[in-house]
Amino acid sequence: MAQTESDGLEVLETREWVDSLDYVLSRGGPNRAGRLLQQLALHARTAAGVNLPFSATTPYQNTIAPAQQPPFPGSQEMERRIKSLVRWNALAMVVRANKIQEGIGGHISTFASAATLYEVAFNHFLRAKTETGDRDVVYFQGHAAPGIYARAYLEGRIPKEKLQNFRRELKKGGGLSSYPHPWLMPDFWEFPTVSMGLGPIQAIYHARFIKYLENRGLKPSTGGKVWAFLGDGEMDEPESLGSITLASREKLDNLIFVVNCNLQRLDGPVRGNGKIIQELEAIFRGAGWNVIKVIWGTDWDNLIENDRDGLLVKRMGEVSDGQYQKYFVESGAYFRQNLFGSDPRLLKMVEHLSDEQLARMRLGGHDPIKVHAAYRAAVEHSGQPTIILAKTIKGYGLGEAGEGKNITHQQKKLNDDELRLFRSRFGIPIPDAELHEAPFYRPSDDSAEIKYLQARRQQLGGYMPERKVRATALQSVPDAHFEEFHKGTDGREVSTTMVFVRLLAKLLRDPELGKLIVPIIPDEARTFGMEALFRQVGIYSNVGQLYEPVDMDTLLYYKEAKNGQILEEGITEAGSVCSFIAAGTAYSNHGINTIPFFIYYSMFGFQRIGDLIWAAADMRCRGFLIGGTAGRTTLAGEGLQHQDGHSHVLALPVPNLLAYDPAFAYEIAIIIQDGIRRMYVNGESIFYYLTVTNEPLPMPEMPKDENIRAGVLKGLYRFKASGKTDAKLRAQLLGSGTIMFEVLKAQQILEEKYGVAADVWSVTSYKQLYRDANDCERWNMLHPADPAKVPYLTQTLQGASGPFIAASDYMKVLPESLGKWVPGQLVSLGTDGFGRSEGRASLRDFFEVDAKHIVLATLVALAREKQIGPDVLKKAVQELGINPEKANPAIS
Ligand SMILES: Cc1ncc(C[n+]2csc(CCOP(=O)(O)OP(=O)(O)O)c2C)c(N)n1
Ligand SMILES: [Mg+2]
Repeated sequence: MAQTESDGLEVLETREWVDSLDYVLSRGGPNRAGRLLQQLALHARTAAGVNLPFSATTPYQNTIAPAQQPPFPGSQEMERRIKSLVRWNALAMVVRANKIQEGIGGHISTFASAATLYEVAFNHFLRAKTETGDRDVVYFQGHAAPGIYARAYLEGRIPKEKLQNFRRELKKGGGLSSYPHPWLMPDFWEFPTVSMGLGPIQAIYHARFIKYLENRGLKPSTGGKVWAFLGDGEMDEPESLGSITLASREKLDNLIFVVNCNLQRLDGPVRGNGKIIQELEAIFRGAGWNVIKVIWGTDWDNLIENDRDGLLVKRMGEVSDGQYQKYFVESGAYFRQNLFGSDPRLLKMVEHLSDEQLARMRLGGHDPIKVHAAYRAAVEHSGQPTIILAKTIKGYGLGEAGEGKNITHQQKKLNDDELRLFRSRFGIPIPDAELHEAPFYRPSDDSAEIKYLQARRQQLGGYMPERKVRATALQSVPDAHFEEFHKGTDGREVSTTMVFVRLLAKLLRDPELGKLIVPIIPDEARTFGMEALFRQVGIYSNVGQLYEPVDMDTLLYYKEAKNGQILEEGITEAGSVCSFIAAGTAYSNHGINTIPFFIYYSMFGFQRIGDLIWAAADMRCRGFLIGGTAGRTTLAGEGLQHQDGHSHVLALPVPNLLAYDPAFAYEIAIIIQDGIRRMYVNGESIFYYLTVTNEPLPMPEMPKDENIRAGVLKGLYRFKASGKTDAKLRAQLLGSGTIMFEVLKAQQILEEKYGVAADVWSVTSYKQLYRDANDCERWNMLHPADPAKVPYLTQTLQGASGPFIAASDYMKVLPESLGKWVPGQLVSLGTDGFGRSEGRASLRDFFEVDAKHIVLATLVALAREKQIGPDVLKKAVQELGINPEKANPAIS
């Protein structure tokens, strides 16, 4: 390449400046040099209007210079050998599993690329118990599970048989779950991370929740860290990046992200035409994080140090990730020609290296010294969260079988040659003759490797991951707070939301329970009438309140405080549910029985953040999800995107979630009291979903019947029998939520106008009834010779005569799912379809769930049973003012 004279001068000039800077660095250190550079930039701007181009990134180089690296505190050779053993066993589990059962799956290449990142952490950083009794919590990347199991095998925590049954959980003696699932391995995994993006956002809110516990005095501040090991492809998920400013705003220096930048995801490159490390650096620096790039290994130190003119770093910054990926699979000659060949000066820099040597130059993420330095800097950094961006090769060590190839993510089989190469590369003492079976290999307990590994873990307080219940159970739940709600409101109209909020306020005042309650709200406190709590318990803020709130002179002012109890999350249901999960799993993670109440617009729950709720279930999370302003026809005016008539259907699939749609104050009190008892006294792995509404209605007194409490909890009880004992026509009306009040109106109309005596039943939970009925049915199928069990629903309704008409503010499928267990004809009314902006009366007419439609449905059902004639029906349609030609709400 030809060089002009001015080029040459520029190079000289630049060198002089660099030399001067080096002098300042050697005399005054990096801080002095930094100040000087800032002064220079300021001078250039004021003196001559020189504006430095904005750059959110630093050069494509390691953040930590070799001179700043701490010495490696262990035996590199021993750790390399241990890592090789982990590598082998991780690979063997996947290969074996697929030999035994074709297609059972698993991932080799994810862990292969991350082995150094994990091993350095396991040997030197991840503390199961810190000096002060705290611990680190770790989110392991889901697809790296084989590596984590393989290490636990070497640690002697998982027997060979279990390793053999990787992905075969139903085998006799049990197996290992594909990915981290606390539900399936409750003594091992803590965080289900495999639905990508859920790990990073949960880690952020978890780190924040730890600070919350500390600031509220529920946990001593002892320096535990939250580590999240993530994939670079995973960072594309909106959840991964969506809450990163919370972490910097709250100064979460207890949070460390480690992103394994192997440049690949499942199908191919993460950013073939760009650079994922630079992209993530810009995003996280911009968001106020401490960013540590670990790009080049020690092999590169000399080259980079001698790159006085910055030519090499500039060139490294030009090459795209797709091209870097190509270097991983190509020869050293290709690498030399393509990367260095662009400038003779670059070629000269590497002329002392053979092609072979060039090809073997290690990347930062595979170099324990570099990784250790990054971790050390991260744990010592204060005032900011840290992200480590480590460059690696996907499928590292697999060679021809997949190293750096686009197909590597899916690679689960290795032929004998490939196994042999891998075995030899990592020095595993397995003879050729045995290789075909890919046997596991663990040296004896008194081998140097196992002793070293055990000593390291002992030093760091024990094994990881390990899940256990660290809190002691609560003794009891006091009745006192709940009794008021059994009495009813004497005709005064209140909404069930108000009831809930009043109950919450009372619980917050309890001397024992109160401090454990964690109210979580995504900017809807005023919608739910919860603003009184702002003042009562304060809104959590890590800095307290640095301003004078505009409403300071009012009783219910917006009070932020360092020991505030409410988590006012702003408009983020995803973030809020992560706080819910952190609080609802603190009984295991931190030994603290925090009881979260997450109150949100019911429409923005299951359908928006359903996957996080699924993760909560997997984690054995406890607490109460409260779907506010619920009901398709009860939330007036808000229309199609707000009116929820299906969250109870979406709550059905979550196995350990109890879902209730209560109508009355005492039902809410009974459910919440029993919920706290079951979760926090009995220690059951369940959580709750309750819908509450904003329609003011008179709350009745709890009927004086000793079975009511059990009925409310099981999902069904008779609320009000008809007083008309002599009637010939009989019907049974089932109501839930606010629609219960339409049912009660219908009961009256039926009795007064049509001579039908109808009993009214409160269905608090279709899900509970459905589950119980299914459970009986299944038992009966499996025990055909035994006396059949009768579902609670059937038992309870047995003997009630006449057709059954069920009405709720939710989809018709809920009652219909129970059809075969109802002892008689069942008619279901519900709110299938899109909502409308309208008033409640019009909405209930539109969705055919108001009293008049309940009456008509009852009469039609009676006619079907030939108890009344068609003439009554015809008249009724007219009398009730029903338009038979109205549009079908389910499809309009
Ligand atoms: C939400 C979600 N979508 C898709 C997948 C399927 N999936 C599993 S791994 C993977 C690629 C992962 O790439 P990356 O995050 O870069 O991890 P790597 O294996 O490269 O470390 C995909 C798409 C998933 N597990 N979760
Ligand atoms: Mg990747």
